[in-house]
Amino acid sequence: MFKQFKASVLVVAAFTACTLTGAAWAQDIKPRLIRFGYGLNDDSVQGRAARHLAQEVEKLSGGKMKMKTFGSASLGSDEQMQGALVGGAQEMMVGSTAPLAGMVKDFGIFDLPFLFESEKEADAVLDGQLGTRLLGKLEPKGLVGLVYWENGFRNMTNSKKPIVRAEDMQGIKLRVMQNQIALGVFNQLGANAVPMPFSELFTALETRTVDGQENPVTTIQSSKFYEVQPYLTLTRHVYTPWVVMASKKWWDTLTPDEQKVIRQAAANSRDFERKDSRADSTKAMGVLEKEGMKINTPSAEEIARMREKVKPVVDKYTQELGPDLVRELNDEIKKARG
Ligand code: TK8
Repeated sequence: MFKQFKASVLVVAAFTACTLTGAAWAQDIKPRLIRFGYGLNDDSVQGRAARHLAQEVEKLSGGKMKMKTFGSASLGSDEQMQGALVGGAQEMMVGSTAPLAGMVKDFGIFDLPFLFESEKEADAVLDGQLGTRLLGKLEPKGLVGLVYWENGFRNMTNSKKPIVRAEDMQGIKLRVMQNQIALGVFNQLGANAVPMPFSELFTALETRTVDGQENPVTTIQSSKFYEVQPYLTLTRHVYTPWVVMASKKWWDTLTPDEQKVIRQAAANSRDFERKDSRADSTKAMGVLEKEGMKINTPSAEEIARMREKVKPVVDKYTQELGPDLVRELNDEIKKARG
């Protein structure tokens, strides 16, 4: 009796396996090779999430679609990869919204400082109406925006002194991401802002071409900035996300089933990446302390003063981005804050 039961379970299991594989075969999926580029090194949140994405693509396509990942900007900086995707020379990438603002100016809203207070708020806005609409604006420019990954709240590091007050930024040559708003914000705070692609940053810090930079603690750790930057100030001044994108030229050659695989894999990678990023933030702080970085957190009053100080720049770019868009963003954040 038991034996017979076991046998029938086996038969059912075998049948299910057959129909499932049968379904996968019935799908219109051809062998494909996808090149996926990113800027951080293999041993970073981006690296882990890229590998996860590659596994998902392979799994969901029944092994037909293969993704090869290229870290450390080996396919180029964010900006160069954006161009390669538009031209159809590269299939996929992940990069920051800041350089994307050169193509779709609206992405500049994420460079406005002191907007989000928590990751939860960021998730709600990015995955909600506003974030989705912005992704849609990439298509006419030749990019298919799929999902947002977390980069995280950005903090300042430098080789000169702890930033206790806004005035301490005076005279610090600070690398910023490549757009007008980032440049304007940090110059207004008193720094001497220098826009530069991330791929050139470590060397620039090492050779003292610049004194400082700003990035989330996960990146400060994985890119080993602590080796050349003794001071870390936890300002959490901005939350700029990463966007996973595909070349529109390439995307249009995919069958609907193949596009579905990529969309689903991207959604799965987003959930994996955000979880990993949040766990890694805590771990990274531990490493940075152990590595001897001098870490300080400015008081709430000092952060309020910084906020006040950048207000003219925020006002200026609110006009440029469109007051309605910025209002919508602030409303969505408020809603998420509850
Ligand atoms: C990596 C960059 C990086 C970003 C920056 O290519 O440029 O500082 O934070 O993550 O996108």
